[in-house]
Amino acid sequence: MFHLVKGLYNTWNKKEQYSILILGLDNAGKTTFLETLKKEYSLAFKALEKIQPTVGQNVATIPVDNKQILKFWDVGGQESLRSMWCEYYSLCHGIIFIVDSSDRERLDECSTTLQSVVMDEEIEGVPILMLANKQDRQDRMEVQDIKEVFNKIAEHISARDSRVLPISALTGEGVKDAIEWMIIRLERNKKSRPPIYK
Ligand code: G3D
Ligand code: MG
Repeated sequence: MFHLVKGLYNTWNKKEQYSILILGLDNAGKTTFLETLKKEYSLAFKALEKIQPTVGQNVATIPVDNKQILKFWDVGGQESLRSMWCEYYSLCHGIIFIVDSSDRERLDECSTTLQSVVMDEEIEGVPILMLANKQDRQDRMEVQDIKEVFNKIAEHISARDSRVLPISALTGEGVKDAIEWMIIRLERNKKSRPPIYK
């Protein structure tokens, strides 16, 4: 009887864990975004320190509420590391692609990089959230201009959820809204990409 009750208790109390890949060019603000997430969801109480370029990967498991855990993978954006992104595609439930809104010169590179991500069959149906980061900077591009570039790519992903949202990973502005957008889509896509129960 004890085992039965314990078993039922464990089943009811299991949490859903979803994996989210944080992608984008180097210097886009991926690691800053991850550090700010930890702070927003009370995993870190320290102020942001100087962030070093990501060499391997940064992983953070964040319980966002009583039911869901999000596991974030920040896997480095230097050109040499981008070929490794596909290793993570089959395990991810959602993708967050971060764009540096102040880097006009690399917007094209950003667009071709995202294009190659969305064309990969392994991520078919996975929700994609593009974050126009560094919105606190005076020299930022307008979100509308960034949206235009990404809308062209979105034509290839018409059957799935995608969105461009403005954020500042540094100040935290928009970060929680971004996560809330993603959680709704992860739930919606649950049948085709089931979470891991923990
Ligand atoms: P990456 O992990 O994508 O390579 P990082 O990017 O998180 O290492 O950030 C690269 C630089 O951009 C860092 O500056 C970081 O402080 C800055 N940055 C990240 N997000 C924002 C933001 O929202 N606003 C502003 N103004 N800067 C941001 P440094 O100077 O430390 O290299
Ligand atoms: Mg980094």
